[in-house]
Amino acid sequence: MARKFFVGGNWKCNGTTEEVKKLVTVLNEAEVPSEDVVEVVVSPPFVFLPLVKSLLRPDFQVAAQNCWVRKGGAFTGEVSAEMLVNLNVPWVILGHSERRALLNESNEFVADKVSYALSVGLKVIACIGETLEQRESGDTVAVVAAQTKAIAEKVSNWTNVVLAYEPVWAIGTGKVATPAQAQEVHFELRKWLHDNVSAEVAASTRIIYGGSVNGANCKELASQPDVDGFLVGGASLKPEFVDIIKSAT
Ligand code: G2H
Repeated sequence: MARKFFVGGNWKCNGTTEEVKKLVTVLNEAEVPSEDVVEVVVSPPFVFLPLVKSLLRPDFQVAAQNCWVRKGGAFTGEVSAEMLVNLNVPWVILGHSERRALLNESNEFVADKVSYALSVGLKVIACIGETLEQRESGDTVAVVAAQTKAIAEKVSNWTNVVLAYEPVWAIGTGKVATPAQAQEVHFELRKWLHDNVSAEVAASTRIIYGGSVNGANCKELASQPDVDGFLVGGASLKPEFVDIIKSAT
């Protein structure tokens, strides 16, 4: 089965009600390829999820940027996976490098979150990626393989998982991976899935790229055979996000 192109917009910790409404208006008025061709998912901060969901065109979906690792309860400040399901939020981003680095989320903790979120019916954008230091030491493939392995040990059904390769050195820095650099890691990740999970999972799992994707660099990145879409940060807050969606064709 062909892998449908996937474009995620990670709004991170940005926006006011007015800004969010404007952004949704831009998306709602955009002429983009049909949902048979591209799956578009935008991820506002938690507090704006119901608003965005209520205003957003029906062919686009929403994602939360995180959720709690287990069933909700006495966990002050957290948002449970069940709450997202209750609000009909279909997707969640887990393991973003900003959380791995700033909040010390380990490979195992991220894998537990992925597993739990899937178990309650959420779809997951699971983020992995190496730091500049790891890349310069030649450890890129080992690092992303270890991050993927932690998830694979706790997840048996990959149908609802999108893997987002986001090299940390490219995130928000304007230093995008070259198409060849992205393709090389995506190829290795698919091979890892083939060798360690199954040929079917390797063939069907979308591996998307994130890290300074913009309207100018998306087309060439999208043309790489193992790049199945993008997770976009900064540029998802701008009208050029529409051009990135259009790079699906
Ligand atoms: C990587 C990406 C979105 P940006 O974090 O997840 O952000 O496109 O700003 O590098």
